[in-house]
Amino acid sequence: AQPNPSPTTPPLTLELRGDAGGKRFDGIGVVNGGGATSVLLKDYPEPQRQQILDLLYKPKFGASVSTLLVEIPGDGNSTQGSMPSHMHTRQDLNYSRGYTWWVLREAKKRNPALSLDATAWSAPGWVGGGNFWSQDAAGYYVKWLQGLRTVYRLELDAIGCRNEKGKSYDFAKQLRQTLNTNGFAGVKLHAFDNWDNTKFDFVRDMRTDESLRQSIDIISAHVLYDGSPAPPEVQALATEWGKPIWNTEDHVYKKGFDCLISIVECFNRNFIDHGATKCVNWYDIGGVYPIEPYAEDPVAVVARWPWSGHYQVREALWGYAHYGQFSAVGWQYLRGGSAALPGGGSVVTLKSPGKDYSLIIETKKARAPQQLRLQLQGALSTKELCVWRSTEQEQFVQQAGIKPVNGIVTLTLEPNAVYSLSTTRGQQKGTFAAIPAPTAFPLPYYETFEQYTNPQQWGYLPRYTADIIDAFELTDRPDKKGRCLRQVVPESTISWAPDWRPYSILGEDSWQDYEVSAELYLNPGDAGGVMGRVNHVGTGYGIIPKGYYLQLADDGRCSLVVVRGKQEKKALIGDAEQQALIRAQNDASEGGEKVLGTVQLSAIGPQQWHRLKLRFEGTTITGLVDDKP
Ligand code: 147
Repeated sequence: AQPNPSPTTPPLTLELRGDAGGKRFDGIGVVNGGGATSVLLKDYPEPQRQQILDLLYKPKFGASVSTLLVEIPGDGNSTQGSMPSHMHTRQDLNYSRGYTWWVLREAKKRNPALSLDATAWSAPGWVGGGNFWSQDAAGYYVKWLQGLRTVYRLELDAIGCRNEKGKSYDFAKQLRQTLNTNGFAGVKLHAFDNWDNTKFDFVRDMRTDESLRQSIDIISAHVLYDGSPAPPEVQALATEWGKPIWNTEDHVYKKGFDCLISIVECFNRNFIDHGATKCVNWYDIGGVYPIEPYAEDPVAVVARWPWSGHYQVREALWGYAHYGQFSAVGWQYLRGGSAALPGGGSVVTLKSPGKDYSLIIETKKARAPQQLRLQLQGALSTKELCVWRSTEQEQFVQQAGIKPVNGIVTLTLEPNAVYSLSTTRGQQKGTFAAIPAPTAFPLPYYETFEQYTNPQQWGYLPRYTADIIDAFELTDRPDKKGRCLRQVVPESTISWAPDWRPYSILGEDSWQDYEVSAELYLNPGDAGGVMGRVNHVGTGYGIIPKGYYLQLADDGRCSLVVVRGKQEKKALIGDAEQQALIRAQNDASEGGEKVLGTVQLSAIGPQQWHRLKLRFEGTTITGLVDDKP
């Protein structure tokens, strides 16, 4: 009862031979981090917090991704925010900070076969004396891996050199060596994780530099889908050396069903066009405030209402499911089973180590129905194929199965749809009933931090604050009279994004007339304060907030400042000339700080507590120090 394919679209026949062999499938999945992307997720009540993790990581339930790449926290900003390092200083070591350990453990608990990968975006300033490519950085990575192993009983499958900051052949060799001599020979090294059009240039040097070739196990780059390609020559060398090509960060900045189908297209084309056998999209769960960049568009679940337990599952999640519930790391891209569809779209065939196989098909660019024929031969299951489909109207819905007849399978593919066909079973569209309704941020908000009796249990981070630059941790007050939140990063970090000064945010940008205050303690030479009416924190191109800032220095100088971030348009679109133009505009755009008023206060000094308050009433803004305007 399927409609006749348009006579103008030629049908495609795939000959699937069970013994044809093919490249190993290393997984599809997501990035967590590259921005403090789970900062509000960690604050969710149960059972919602478990549900959100189930939706991403539980096998045959939701996205069911097979691989996860996390950011190794480094104190510095890495797009939306910053995450606390395990080593704020060279002597320091603490494996309980932050929430990345927890994300890794929860994900792996749900799926022990989940393949884990990690790399740093930022790093503390002591690393290499501010130069990331150093023996310090290799040692810093090993320390993190030791924590992962000894405290959390987890092992990485692979590690990168650094996210999108060029390349260093010496560092790749140093890191490989340092991993080997510290008991991490089994962790594969990928390089160099850049997105620009020179991102594969290093592969040519691997031909002549033998120790580089021995050090880099996996050739990796970012943004292949709609970005610059993996040249055929690179693909040929990778095949010759038996080294995989991985896409260690792609982007699908789309909405709704378009995002779902584009994710499948991205994964399919990464293999078909670039030979990439693993692909992770940035990023998994949107646990960030909406005034942070990329709060919504790329994510599978929006989870930024921890005070209510509300969360939103986006269509994108089912794009991952079309792969994740039909394949596993260690399967293979069956030779002859992957192709562009003549009428628009693409198909990839994955085969299990046994006889099972799955096809993942998208027809995003098709304009009419088209036919697909499969001819099955040798060592392939002859079982009925289950069929799951997503369209604009309904996502991830099981259709009637198709039984091969004399080794032949025929089906008609409608345009703008995603299909998964498989001899495996057990897929489901996992959902949870009774997701709480969203509520506003709870006001009045008052926090003394005394409720965090065991700060370590909280990763040293209170609920609802989102560090944007550096790390603000729960700790004892300097006068030992209780707890406080303290900025604990002692020097400038090797920030991934150009940064401003340490700050953390909380609340809602819809607030207009309100008061915000904090008791502030300054070390000698310091200045700090409170901000309000902050309506953006900037992006990876300059993480400067937009808002009003009441600042107090330890010598009693007090200023009310309006802080305006620069223009930060993304320079991804267009040719090199257009990209350069966007960058120049960003650099030239007006921004920075304008002082609205300054006063010199007496009886203010370092190592004292003072209350700073900002009051917003229409067009009047009042700063108060110790309750005096
Ligand atoms: C990536 C980062 O790795 C992520 O942390 C996040 O910032 C993401 C946001 O788009 O971008 O870095 C890129 C920056 C620019 C491009 C690609 C990746 N680009 O212009 O192609």
